Amino acid sequence: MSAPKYRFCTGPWNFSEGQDPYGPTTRPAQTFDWKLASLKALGFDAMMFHDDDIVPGLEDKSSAQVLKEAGELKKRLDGEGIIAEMVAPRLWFHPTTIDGGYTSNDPAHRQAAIDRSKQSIDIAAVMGTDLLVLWLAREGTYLRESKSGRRSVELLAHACDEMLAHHSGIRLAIEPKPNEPTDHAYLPTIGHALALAQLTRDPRRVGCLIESAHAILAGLDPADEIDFAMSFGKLWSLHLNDQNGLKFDQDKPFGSANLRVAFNQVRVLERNGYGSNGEFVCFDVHPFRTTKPEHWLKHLENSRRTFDRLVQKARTFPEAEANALIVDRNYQDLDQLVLEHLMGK
Ligand code: XUL
Ligand code: MN
Repeated sequence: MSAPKYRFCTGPWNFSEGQDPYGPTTRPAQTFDWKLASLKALGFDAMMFHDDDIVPGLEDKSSAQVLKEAGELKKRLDGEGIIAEMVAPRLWFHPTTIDGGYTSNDPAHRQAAIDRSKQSIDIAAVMGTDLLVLWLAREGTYLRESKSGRRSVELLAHACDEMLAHHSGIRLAIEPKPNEPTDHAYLPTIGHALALAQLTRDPRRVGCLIESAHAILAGLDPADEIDFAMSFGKLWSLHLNDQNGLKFDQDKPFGSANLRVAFNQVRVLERNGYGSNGEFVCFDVHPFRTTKPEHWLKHLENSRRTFDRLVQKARTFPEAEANALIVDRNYQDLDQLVLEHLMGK
């Protein structure tokens, strides 16, 4: 397999302003134009979007107006040579999503979530992408007894069916995360996401998106999640970042917490030929809260730089030496070989 050439992507929310649950922003608000220009200046190829990143305030607009505004943004992106990688319905902010979208106990709220998802599919069609990403933020429990796990699985499959029926060309990429904001999510891992795909009317059009931090929060190695998804041909997008153990979702720069875990992700992407069907490498990273405005783009620039360096590390890994150590079951020296390779001369 020839060495893949990667294309890069990030979202408008990845130029965030430093707010956290305990404090306000630390950097001044920036316009969408600034974010788009910054993404271009960084040499990225695509932008990923929530539905309301494309049409702010879409809840209060007619669907004709929403699609018109989406078309205007698509024209601007075309003019800049930037691709829309995906659209994701934001089903965690609006009052109708308090108890979840597709798994809410309120039937009217479940319908609102499905309707909004269908609208996102229409937006995706205007934006020229066939990928709808589902981060199932509130599809879980805050209280185990409040919902039935079995029924929630049925509701999730039903929601996917409605989306698949809405547009014959749309593909759904489920982005699992085990917790936050819910206590427990119903689809915490890639295995869960791909199993759910089998319950839908068209399993071939339901795949997944892996985020490094989400896998780590599930106590899993993101490289194994990547290998697993790619064994099924189902890794349709990727959010690289990093996470220091079982804490709140940190979205650190790629490789920041554990360079070896990052190396292994890049190594399996290389081995599996990620990107050869047009998939993008997206960085779902945030600047540290302490970041000054003049260093605003560093988390993206540095994540890309680390990724590129690790591609070189993967391509120059001493495979023959490693294989000889594997045959000899000398994993002790294999361990050191990896460390020496990463540390360099
Ligand atoms: C949340 C997360 C989201 C999704 C898109 O943890 O990663 O930003 O990637 O909805
Ligand atoms: Mn993500």
